[in-house]
Amino acid sequence: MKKEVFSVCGMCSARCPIRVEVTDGKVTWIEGNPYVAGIERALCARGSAGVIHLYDSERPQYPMIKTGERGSGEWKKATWDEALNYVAERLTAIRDRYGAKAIALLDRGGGIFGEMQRVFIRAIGSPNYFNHDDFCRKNVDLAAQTLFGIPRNQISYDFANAKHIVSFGRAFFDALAVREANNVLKAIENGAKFTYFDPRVNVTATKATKYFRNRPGSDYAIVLALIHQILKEDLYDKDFVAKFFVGLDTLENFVKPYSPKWAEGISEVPEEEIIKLAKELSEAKPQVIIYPYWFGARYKDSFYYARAVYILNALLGNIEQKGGLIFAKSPKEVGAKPLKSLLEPIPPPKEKRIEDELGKGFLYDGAGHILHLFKAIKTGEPYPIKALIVYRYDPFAGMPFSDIKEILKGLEFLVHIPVDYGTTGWFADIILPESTYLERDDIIGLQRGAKPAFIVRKKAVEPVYDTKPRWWIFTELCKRMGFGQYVPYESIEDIWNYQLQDTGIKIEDFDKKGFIPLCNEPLIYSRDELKFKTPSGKIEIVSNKMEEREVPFFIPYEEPERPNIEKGEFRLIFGRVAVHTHVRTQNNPILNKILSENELWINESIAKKLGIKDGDYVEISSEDYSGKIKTKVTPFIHPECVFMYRGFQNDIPWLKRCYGKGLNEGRLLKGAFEKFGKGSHTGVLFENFVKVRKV
Ligand SMILES: Nc1nc2c(c(=O)[nH]1)N[C@H]1C(S)=C(S)[C@@H](COP(=O)(O)OP(=O)(O)OC[C@H]3O[C@@H](n4cnc5c(=O)[nH]c(N)nc54)[C@H](O)[C@@H]3O)O[C@H]1N2
Ligand SMILES: Nc1nc2c(c(=O)[nH]1)N[C@H]1C(S)=C(S)[C@@H](COP(=O)(O)OP(=O)(O)OC[C@H]3O[C@@H](n4cnc5c(=O)[nH]c(N)nc54)[C@H](O)[C@@H]3O)O[C@H]1N2
Ligand code: SF4
Ligand SMILES: [Mo]
Repeated sequence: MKKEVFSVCGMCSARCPIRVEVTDGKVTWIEGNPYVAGIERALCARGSAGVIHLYDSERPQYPMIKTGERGSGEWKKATWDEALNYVAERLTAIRDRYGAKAIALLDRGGGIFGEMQRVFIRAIGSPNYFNHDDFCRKNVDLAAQTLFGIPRNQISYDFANAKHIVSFGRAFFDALAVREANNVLKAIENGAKFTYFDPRVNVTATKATKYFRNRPGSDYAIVLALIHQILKEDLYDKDFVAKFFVGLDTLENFVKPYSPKWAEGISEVPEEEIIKLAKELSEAKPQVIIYPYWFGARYKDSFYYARAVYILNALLGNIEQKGGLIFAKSPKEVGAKPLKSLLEPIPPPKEKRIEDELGKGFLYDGAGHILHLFKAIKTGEPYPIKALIVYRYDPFAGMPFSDIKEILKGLEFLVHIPVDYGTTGWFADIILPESTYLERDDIIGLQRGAKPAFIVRKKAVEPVYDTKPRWWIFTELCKRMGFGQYVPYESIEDIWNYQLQDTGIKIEDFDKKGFIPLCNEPLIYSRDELKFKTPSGKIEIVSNKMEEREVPFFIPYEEPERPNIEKGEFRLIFGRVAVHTHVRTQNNPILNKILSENELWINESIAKKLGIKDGDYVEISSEDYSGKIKTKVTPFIHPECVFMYRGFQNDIPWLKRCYGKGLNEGRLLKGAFEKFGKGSHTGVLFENFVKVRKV
C-alpha cells in the first residue's frame, strides 16, 4: 500500500518542507514539497540521503547507560523506563543539592519546533537554557536586534526579486538551504548581479557575476568603506534615512576615515571596485540584498561587521521592499490567531541565568552563551553548573580534546539526546536516542516570513529501532521529576489540539499540503505604515540598550594579525560542503561514498615554497594537537589561509565508514574557546593560526 506524508526535512537546520512516499510501511521516496515556492520538489543530496539514514544500523537503537569510564565505550542497553528513571533520579539529586539552576540544557537551537526543550528546562525551574547560536548566527541575531529590534530569523530576504545580491562568505551554493539557493539562482537567471567575497573560490564564487578574493578578516573594512562612499557621494535613500535613522551623525563621524582606498590596503579589493560597487548598489536600490553571515562566529569584529551590513542595507532603503529585506509578520499582523504557547502555563524561573551575573560589556538575548556556560562548568563561576543535557547538538565534536576533558571534569552528569552516535554521546553518562524526523511527530511550528504559515512535522513510518520522539522524552522527564502539571499531555494529538485551540484550524487541515498559510499574499508595509520593534520605533544606530550594557555602537577596524606564511604558518578557516551536514552525515552510506575525507586547501605559490605538491599529506598543528591531512594545492585560495571542510575524522569506532577519515578542524582550535567576539561574546572560530609542514 502506498501513501504520501507531508513533513519537514531534518537532515540539516534549513528545515525544507518535504513530501514523503511510503510503500508497505517503508519510506521509498522523498522530495521537496511541491506546493512550496522555491522548493517545488527540489531537495539536496543530504535530504535525499535521509532515507538511507533511517534504515542505517550504525546509529543508536535504544537507550544506553555508561558502565565504564566516560569515553571508554562501555555501555549497557536500557529500557526507556529504566533510562528515564535514571535521568530523573540523577537530575533530581543535583537539583536538591545545588538548586535547579545547576542544571543546564544545551539545545542545538530553538527553530520552529523548539518549544518542547524550553518547556522542560522551565518546568524544572532552571533559567539556564543555552543553544548553539553563539557558534553560529548569534552575531547576526544581536546585530539585527540592536538595529531593528528583532532577531535574524524574523528578517526574510526576497532573493528572487532582487537586482543585486552581495554576500561576504555566505556560501549559498555550498552551505545549502534549498529554497535560498533556488531563489538566488532565479535572481541571477533574471539578470540580477551577484557579488561575492571570499578568500577562497568555492562553488558559490563560481556562480557569482563578480567575485573578489578578499583577505580573511577584512569584510568589516569593506563594508565600512562602502558606507563611507555611499554617504560621501549621497548615494543613499535620503527619505528613508531621514524618516527612520536614529544616530546618523554618529555613523557619519565614525566612517569618515574608512575610505575605499584605505580598505584596498586592508582587503586587497581595489579601491575603484569598491567605489563602483557602491554606485551599482545605489542604482539598483531598493531591490538590493547585502547578506550578512549565517555562520557568523568568525572574527572578533563579526558582530560589528553584521551591524554594518544591516546599516548598509538600511542606507539603501531596501528594508520592507520587494527584492530586499522583508520583516516577518506575526499571525496577528496578518489577521490570524497565533498558536498557544506550551510555555504559557509554566512560571518563568525565579533565578538568574549565568549571564545576568557576569557584568556588562556584551549583549545577550533569550538563550545563554555557550562560552559562558563552558566557563561556568570549568570554574564554578558565577555559580556551578553540574548537569548538562545536550539535545540535537554535538558540541564536543568541534572542540579541542583538552577543552572537552576540562568540561567533563566539572560535570556530574551529562546526557546526550541525538539521532546519531556523536562525540558528545561518547563522553556522556547516558544516550537517549530520538526517533529521526521520518519516524516522529513534532509540535506545530510557525514558519516565519512576510506570508507566515503553520507547519507540522508528521511521522512517515513507525520508528525502526527503540527510539522516541522529543515531545515524549521531555514530557516523560518532567513527569518523572515531579513537574507533570506543566505537561498534561498523553499524546502528540493532545499537544496539537492545545496549540491549535484558538486558531480555528484542525490538525487534519495539514493533511493536504503539510502547511497552512495564514494569509494569501505576502504582507509588506508601506513606508508610512512601517514601524520598527525597537523602543524608538526606528532603526537604532545608537541605542539605550547598548549604552546600558556598556557596548560601543561601533569599534574601530583592527587589522587581523598576519601569519608568517613563509614559515608555514596560516590562518585556519573552514566551511560546509554541499553533501555533508556538520559532523553527522559523514557515515551516511551514500554521502560517505560521495565524500569520505576532507583535504587541506593551500595556495599553490606558498605550497611550492614549502615543497608541498597537490595530494601530498602534510602535518598540520596547533599548540597541542597535530594531525595529517591530504592537500589540495590550488591558486583559488588566499595565501594567508588554509581551508578544510568541517566535520570529518569522527571519533566513534562504531561508525565504520567514517571513523578517523580526514581531519577534524575543531581539534586545532586550541584557545578558541577562550576568545570572545567583541560586543557579543560569541565564538570566534577563524582567529586561529596553524603550522603546516610536509611529511
Ligand atoms: N551542506 C551544508 N549546508 C549547510 C550546513 C551544513 O552543515 N552543510 N549548515 C547550515 C548551517 S548551520 C550554517 S550556519 C550555514 C553556514 O553557512 P555560511 O555562513 O555560508 O558558512 P560556511 O559554509 O561555513 O562558509 C564559510 C565561507 O566563508 C569563507 N570565509 C572565511 N573567511 C572569510 C572572510 O574573512 N571573509 C569572507 N567573505 N569569507 C570568508 C570560507 O572560505 C567559506 O567559503 O550553512 C547551512 N547549510
Ligand atoms: N569546530 C567547529 N565548530 C562549530 C562549527 C564549525 O564549523 N567548526 N560550526 C558551528 C555551527 S554554524 C553550527 S550550526 C554547529 C553545528 O554543530 P552540530 O549541531 O553539533 O552539528 P550536526 O552535525 O548538525 O548535529 C549534531 C548532532 O545533532 C543530532 N541530531 C540531528 N538531528 C537530530 C534530531 O532530529 N533529533 C535529535 N535529538 N538529534 C539530532 C545528531 O545526531 C548529532 O549528534 O557547530 C558550530 N560549531
Ligand atoms: S537543505 Fe537539504 S538537508 Fe537541509 S533541510 Fe533542505 S533538503 Fe534537508
Ligand atoms: Mo550553523
